[in-house]
Formats: sequence, C-alpha cells, structure tokens
Amino acid sequence: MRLLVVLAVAACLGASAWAQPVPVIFDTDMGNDVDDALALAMLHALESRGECRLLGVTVTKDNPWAAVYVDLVNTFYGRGQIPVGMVKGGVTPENSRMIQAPAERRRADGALVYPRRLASGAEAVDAVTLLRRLLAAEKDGSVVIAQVGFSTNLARLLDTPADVELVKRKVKLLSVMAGNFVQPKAEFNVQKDTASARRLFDQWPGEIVVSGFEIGEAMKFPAARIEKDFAWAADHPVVDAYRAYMKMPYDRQTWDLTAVLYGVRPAGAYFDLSAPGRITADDAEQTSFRADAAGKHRYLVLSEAQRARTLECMVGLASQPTK
Ligand SMILES: [Ca+2]
Repeated sequence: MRLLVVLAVAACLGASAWAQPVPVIFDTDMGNDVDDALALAMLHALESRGECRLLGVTVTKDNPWAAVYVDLVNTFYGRGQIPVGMVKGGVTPENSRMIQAPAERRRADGALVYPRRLASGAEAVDAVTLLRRLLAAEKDGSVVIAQVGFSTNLARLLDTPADVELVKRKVKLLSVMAGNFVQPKAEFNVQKDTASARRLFDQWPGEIVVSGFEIGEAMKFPAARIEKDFAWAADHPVVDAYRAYMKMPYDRQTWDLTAVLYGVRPAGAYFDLSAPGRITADDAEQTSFRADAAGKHRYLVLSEAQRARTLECMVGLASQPTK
C-alpha cells in the first residue's frame, strides 16, 4: 500500500526535468462556477514547477469582474503581468459573487486584500486580438489552449483564413471542457453558446481533446481540502471564491481542472482517451461523437483505477503554495 502511495505521488510530481515548459492559453468563463478558479490556481502551480508558461487568459463571461478576478489571482501568484483578454458582446453577463466578493474585499485601512492591475474588465484588451498576438509570438506547433467555458473567443478566431492558418501553425492541442459523452444531456458550456461550440468542432483545424461533463462529475473537490490544504495563505482568492460561490461545506465537481491537467500533462496517464473521431454539437445543445480513424477529436475516459490518483493530483496542484 505504501509503495502504491509513493508511486502515485511520484507520478503526480511527474514533470521531466529536461522538458520545456508548455506555453498555455487559458480561455475561461470565470465567475460562472468555481472550478475555473481552481483550474487557474493549478496552472500557476504548474508554472511554478516549470511545467508550463501561462501566456495569457481570455475570458468568455461578459462581466467586468471576471477579468479583474483573473488579474488578481495572477497577481496573488506573483504573475500580475500576464495579459487578460475580454470577450466583447459575450454571454452570461450576470454578476457573480465568487468573482466580485474577493475583488471588493478590503482591509481595515481600506487597502485591497487582493491588489491587481485591472480596475475593470473594460480596461482589458479584446480577447481575439490577444489570442492572435499570443499565438504569433510562440514557436510553431507548441501552444496548448485550455478552453473551459464557452467557445465564443476561439470560434471568432476562425473568422479569417489568416487566423485559421495561425491556429494551424501554432497550436499543438486544444483541451476543452464541454459536452457529455455518456448521456444525451445538454451541457452548460455548449448550451450557452451553441453556435460557437458547433463552429469550433466543425472548423477548428487541429487536434481537440474534450473532457465531458461526466469526467469532472466523477471527481469532486473535497470541501475539507479547501479548509485544510490552503491554510498556508491567510487570505487566498481561490478560497474566497469557493466560499462565496455556495454555502460551505460543499464538494464541487472538477470539470475545468481535468481539462487543464490533460492539457499540460497529456502523458500523465490520468485519463484514457476515446478512439479518434468527430464531435458535433447539435440543435438540442448536445454533443455527439462518431468514431472515425481520420478524426481529430477524442474525449477523456476515466477508469475507476485512475479516479483517486487523478483527483489527488488536481487537489495537490490547486492548493500548492506560492513560491
Ligand atoms: Ca468554466
């Protein structure tokens, strides 16, 4: 048993010392659910470990607090210079306590608990412009994009042949949280902007690996670990978001964390993959998969044997102390 635990921990530590950090873009609907915040914390931990470089964050929730919250989390982790792009005319503009409450918290002397660069989402650059700029600056075939919200920004990146060519040249993998591959049910990310999801699956020129609803549903982030594992920080913006999102204690699904984990560590054996094929999003806001040896889409499969180790790894990364 002890050997198994040691092996699991070693496998979670995992990064090859000689590997180059993976350049990552995080595209998120920050504010609609707390898994986006935990996934962003994971990316910072992976960057601290030398496994990735967070090039930028693009937001698909059209609420001004979303970019502010992303910016204050980046600042908390010592990376306030990371650019944040905002969707224009996007979906789900409603306010959300999980992003607004940490952003508004002040100390007794009036100072912000979580300083940041952006005063409002209105100051953030346009998301599509930022995507284009970030991709152009990277080596060919190197960039991983983790899309854990709507497909609004990435679908818009397919508007011009020049941008499609840019995606084809620069992006190594698109790791997406969307859809459902075990039940014919609409999933939030597809439901809220079905046209963009359909367009992404129809026209994205590269490989896509999708984490369906069922994967994060099978692994819930334990509330007790929020209380315990983040205790190294007197104030932590992700813990604040978790507490503000729903009444504690609650265990929350790890949907977006799974897409980040696969995106940065595709060889980590945290998941299995479906056969290659084609994913489509239909008018009923549902995803379907058709096997096709020439297809560029696959979805994640989680075995019972993988579940505990994969969850433990996500919890460990999300709560990893800053340097
Ligand atoms: Ca999300």
